[in-house]
Amino acid sequence: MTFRFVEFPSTGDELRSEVLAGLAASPKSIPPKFFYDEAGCRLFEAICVQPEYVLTRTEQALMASKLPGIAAAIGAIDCIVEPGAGDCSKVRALVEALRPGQLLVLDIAGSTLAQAAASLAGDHPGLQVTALGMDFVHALEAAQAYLSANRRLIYYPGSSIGNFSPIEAAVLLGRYRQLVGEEGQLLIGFDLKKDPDLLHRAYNDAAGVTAAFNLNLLQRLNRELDADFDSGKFRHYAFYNPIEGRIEMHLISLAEQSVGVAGRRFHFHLGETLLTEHSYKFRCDEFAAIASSAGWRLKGEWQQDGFALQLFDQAIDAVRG
Ligand code: AVJ
Repeated sequence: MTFRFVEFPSTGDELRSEVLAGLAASPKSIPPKFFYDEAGCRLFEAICVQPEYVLTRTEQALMASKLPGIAAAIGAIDCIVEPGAGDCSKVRALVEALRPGQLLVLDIAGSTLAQAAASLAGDHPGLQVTALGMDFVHALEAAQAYLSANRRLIYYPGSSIGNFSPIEAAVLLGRYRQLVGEEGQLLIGFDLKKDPDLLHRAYNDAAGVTAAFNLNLLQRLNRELDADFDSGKFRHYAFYNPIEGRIEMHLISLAEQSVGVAGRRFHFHLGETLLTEHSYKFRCDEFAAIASSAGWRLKGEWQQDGFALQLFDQAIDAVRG
């Protein structure tokens, strides 16, 4: 098997500088990419099997039932790139259907990624697997150096794109286009707008796993940034905002309190929020418009039970005028 893992430095500095900037802002916020320390990765995997969080299972079912058609629409490719691959569970089916020579997986959670990618490489002799432990939102362009093959497919499943506002999403999709070049394609999965009660329950599961995932962020900061959050004094609060078309996840202070983080102090009023995640939901036409503003041309679409996959190639004519 061929497997290599490259850990990019500076993730510690990014945690510190982005958290301090987010706590100094109004409203206070912390980017959702920092949920995924080792405990956070395990909690996210536990969310994915909660009865209320149907997103992951629906996407798996959609992939399983439509894979022959999806693979036919994609055609022959040399390389799959998956940003935010996590435990690499989603890309396996695609690797088996498309049989590329190379797989490049990127994730900010380097150790989880390295283990998962190594085991995937072990199961697929002949597949060249490269795992990059990096914050791809910052360092995506550095991945270019690890791409050898020509016909490249970006696979971005799981509604990860929902963590970005529509404008940020268009920027990121434009960078994906640069990364894969003119022959590149994009297969992307996103959650659809639906009954807000269903969405609400998905982010407020009865077992409290999503709440634990949200609050784990504070424990991570205690450990890694020498912070002194009392997680008993914050409430997980998640709801669907139909004007913005997104789930908002907050940690709301249950007291007047001040918290030390990396040598600084931050005051929280009783009822003040720390915003931890936006999870946008789309209609198919809305999403296609975002991607086309980034130069992608819609080539295929599959949907099932409130979840959609869209396949894009390059609108080269449009780009060249
Ligand atoms: C991994 C960003 C798709 O937004 O549904 C799950 C993360 N947060 N429950 C999502 C998440 C709370 C998830 N994404």
